[in-house]
Amino acid sequence: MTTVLSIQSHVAYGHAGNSAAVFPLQRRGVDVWPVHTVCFSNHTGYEDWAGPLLPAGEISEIIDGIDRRGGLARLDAVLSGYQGGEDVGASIVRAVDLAKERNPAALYCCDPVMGDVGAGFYVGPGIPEFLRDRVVPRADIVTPNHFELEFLAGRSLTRLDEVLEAAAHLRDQGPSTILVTSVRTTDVADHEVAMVAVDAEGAWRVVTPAFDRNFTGSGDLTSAVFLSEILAGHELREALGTTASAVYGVLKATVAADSSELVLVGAQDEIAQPGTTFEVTAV
Ligand code: PXL
Repeated sequence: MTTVLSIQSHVAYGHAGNSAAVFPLQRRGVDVWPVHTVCFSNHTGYEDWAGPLLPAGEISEIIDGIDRRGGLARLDAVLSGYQGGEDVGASIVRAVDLAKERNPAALYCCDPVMGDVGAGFYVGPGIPEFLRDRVVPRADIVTPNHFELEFLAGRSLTRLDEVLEAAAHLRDQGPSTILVTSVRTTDVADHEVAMVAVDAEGAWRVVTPAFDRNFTGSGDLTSAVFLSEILAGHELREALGTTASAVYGVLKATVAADSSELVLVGAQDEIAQPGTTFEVTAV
């Protein structure tokens, strides 16, 4: 069985971090071992939230416990997202190193969660830099949104060729596969949004209708679906198309329900078998 260790936040109310990634991974046939970096009432896009950050040392203890069960050797991938405390990045790198030591074929998919257009940075000081300098270079797959790619590249990216250049620059640092989400370059119409995926074979783009609002947790859903596609052995082009379709299906259902939180359970069939297909083009 395909198995993923997912190190992300947990929210009780709504869907972000592991609370947006675990069920979609399971619904797509992946066994998930969630390790929570925070245990919050709700995501931080609300005016307040409650609950603890897990200390980095305790996260490492949990990873070590999994290792004592022989678990790390059975992993196909580690997925990381919202990290909470500033020192959690080091625990994530340690978990990845250990997982790769136990199983050199295991992939590491890093969603460099740090912020978004509109919201700005929503993680603690030092986290974006640590992700850029220490975590991203360790990854096989990186899934930044447009805002995060601009930070990682150190410049604003307004045209598609600039996004492709920034993705190539990330690949030069180690990761083989880059998925850029929420792409709003000059060639994308106002009512649309794009995803761009790049690997050694080439680059692909898919454009989907945009909704007139932001969705917290959609990036976490996106990286989960994309990783499940890569682990299923699908070509990048297909992985990108399926990911865009599944995320679109959930967002459409969320808007239809006028829900502030992703309608993950209600739209679970869209996650398993997306109903809308979008054209994926080589760029
Ligand atoms: O979707 C990113 C994310 C994950 N986890 C928590 C968050 C956010 C974004 O706001 O608050 C707890």
